[in-house]
Amino acid sequence: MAEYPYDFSRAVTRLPAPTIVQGLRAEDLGNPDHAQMLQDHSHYVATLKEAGASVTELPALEAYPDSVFVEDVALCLPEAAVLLRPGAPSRLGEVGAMAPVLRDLFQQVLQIEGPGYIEGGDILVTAREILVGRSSRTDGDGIAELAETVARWGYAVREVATPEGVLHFKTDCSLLDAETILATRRLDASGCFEGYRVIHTADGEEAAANSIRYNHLVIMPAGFPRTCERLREEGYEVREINNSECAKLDGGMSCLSLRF
Ligand code: CIR
Repeated sequence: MAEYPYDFSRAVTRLPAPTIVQGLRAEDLGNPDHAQMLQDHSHYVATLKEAGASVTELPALEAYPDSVFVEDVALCLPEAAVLLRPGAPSRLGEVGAMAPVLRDLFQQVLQIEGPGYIEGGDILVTAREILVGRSSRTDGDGIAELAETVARWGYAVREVATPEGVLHFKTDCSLLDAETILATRRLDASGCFEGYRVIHTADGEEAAANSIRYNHLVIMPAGFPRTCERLREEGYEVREINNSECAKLDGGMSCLSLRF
């Protein structure tokens, strides 16, 4: 297993389609503005490149409103890519669109066949294990199939719980370095990060938890000054990206890319 699961060289992103206004959401906070989202997406991709990523930028997929959130359809490990099985019926077809892309980029591509479901937003790879949150999108069968799939490379999968009312496990946490996790207090309270160093998002800034570490940079959503300041005090080099539009669809920094 890679010692530092944030030492990456590549990323895959997909442009948001105008149909993004039909994207799934837990609560209706209004439709995202496509033009603003394109602008934010371009800033996000540029920041991945600043972090050293060679980015495969895929065209928009009109037929799949949520397809900008590429993280949910695959798990990319140094050894192989694993195509996942989204629990949202409208998103299942996104996997077929990603499969040929990953076959070009990886020597080996495996697939979660079902009957279970598992989305990438529920999977956090750390230096010592793979944490998978059971959620409304990820069930026990999906987690069991992933565990069996990655065991061949020595990965241990640990099932944890995604808090009630939270879309994905990583909506509430991100990896900052080999031993440190950024998490909301509500998720940390479940005890799932015992043995890790945890930095909490500031109260009222829970949405800052969906950030990513990519090489030397921590990329976080803009608008969470206390959490941002805390990370800078801890020595992290932070970049902030406007996330107002993705947030209307429960999306954050991790959802927008596959990183490997
Ligand atoms: C969905 O509900 O599937 C999308 N609107 C948001 C997906 C966010 N993905 C992620 O956190 N990995």
